[in-house]
Amino acid sequence: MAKAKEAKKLNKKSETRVQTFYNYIGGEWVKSASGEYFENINPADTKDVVGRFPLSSEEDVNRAVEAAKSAATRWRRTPAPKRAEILFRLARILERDKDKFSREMTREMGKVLKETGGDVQEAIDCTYFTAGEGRRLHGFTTPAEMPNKFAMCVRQPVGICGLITPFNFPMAIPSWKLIPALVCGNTVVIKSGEDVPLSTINLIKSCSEAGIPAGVVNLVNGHGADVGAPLVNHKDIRLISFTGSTDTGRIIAEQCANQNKIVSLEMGGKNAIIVMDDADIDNAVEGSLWGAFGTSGQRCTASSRLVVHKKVYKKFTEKLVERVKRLKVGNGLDEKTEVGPVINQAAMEKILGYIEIGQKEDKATLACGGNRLTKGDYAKGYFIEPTVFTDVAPDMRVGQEEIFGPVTSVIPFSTLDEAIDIVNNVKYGLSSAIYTQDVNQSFYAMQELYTGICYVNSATIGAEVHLPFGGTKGTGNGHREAGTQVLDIFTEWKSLYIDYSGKLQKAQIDEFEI
Ligand code: UN1
Repeated sequence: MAKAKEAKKLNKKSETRVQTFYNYIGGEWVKSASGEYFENINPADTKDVVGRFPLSSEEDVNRAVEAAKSAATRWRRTPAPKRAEILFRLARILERDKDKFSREMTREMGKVLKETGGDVQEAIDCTYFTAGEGRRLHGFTTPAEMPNKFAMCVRQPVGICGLITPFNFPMAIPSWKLIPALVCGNTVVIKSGEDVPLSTINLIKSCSEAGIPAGVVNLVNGHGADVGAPLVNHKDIRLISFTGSTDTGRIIAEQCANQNKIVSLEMGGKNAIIVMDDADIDNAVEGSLWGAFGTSGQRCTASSRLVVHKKVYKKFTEKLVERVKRLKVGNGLDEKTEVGPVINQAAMEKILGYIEIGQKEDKATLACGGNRLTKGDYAKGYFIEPTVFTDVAPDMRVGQEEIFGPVTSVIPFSTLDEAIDIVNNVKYGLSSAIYTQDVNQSFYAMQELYTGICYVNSATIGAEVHLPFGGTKGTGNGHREAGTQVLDIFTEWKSLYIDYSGKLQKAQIDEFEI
């Protein structure tokens, strides 16, 4: 977010050097109404400008919604298996260009190449899986209560959808929203994360190559206040699907409520791994490293709390800290790098602020890390040392608030019930995990952990596209993306009654003689 805010109007010199990108409206790549641009900066090297992107406003949103409106009837009437055929083509294009898209994603977003490869792969998986729904989109039939009468239920598209996506999964998350919206027969306007506009453009270019008709998918680049807000408040937008911060999500929910819009929210997390005393400690340490520091901790699902049994606390923390100290931080394009930079200056400051809170206000023990890296090439970007706090009490701010950076907090406990209370006692409820060899403990934890996702002997990250994704409490508003459950976001049910008795039959009133 702030990276785009830092963006300046560009001078003539940089206009010639840096590649320019456009909005996609009604099947055309177009400038924004203002004709202004913002710069997309590489977080590993802030001198590297990835491109300039249109600084858009309400006027651009209005045009995009108009385009989505004109395409709506035709797309809705296109048989779902035919819509799906185009999406299968899209999946093959994404596969073909996976390496290129991954490299470009690392350059604009920072996470390491293996992970950007995973991000594009998640978009591919989502596209194949969800396109399959084109030949299912099941409804149901059910008996009617009167003779010679038929009852059934079908899904219908909701209309024009506004999709607002974050920076941390620049292709996967847009695909989670876009592909189901399309297979269900909706048309869309996307506002991509302003820190990662290129990856969304790569997705949309691929849609266009696959043959998605003009106007079905539209993309408007720019800031939340200038593009997101007019999108949420446009009278012809029927549904908003948003992934991002809890604060922004709450504002969007309020605005949608006032306009009677459907809204699906995917927001923060404060996910925890429980490590029991019988756990395979080495496996738990590896899982914790991956869960806490993958994507530099910038996942909604990040393992930002490690809740560890007192009997193995010392052994676990020593091994963990020793491994964390050896993590190689650097430019994600370097194959040896394990942890990339964080997304922008504001994120870096927020994370460093929490590290300070952890030490001063919370008085937790800083076991390793804690600083911005500034020597040599590190000075060029937003690099923070992987950081571990130990002896964290569950109610400390670092144990409660979402930090969204390479910081994790180790919290000791004595009984499984106590651990479960610690995990559940935060305002979020996205993902949780338990390491144990005991089948009874694992099933009890699966039952009691109040999160949308729960793992056994694995970290809190790594959700697969064919299972529902989302969280309880402050994480969401009851919807689930991915799986087939996402269809409930992007369709509304229509109940159909067919009376072939040839006479008036009154439900709830007529008696049927048995
Ligand atoms: C997110 O952080 O918002 O389960 C999405 C995972 C990924 C998706 C994370 N498949 O960690």
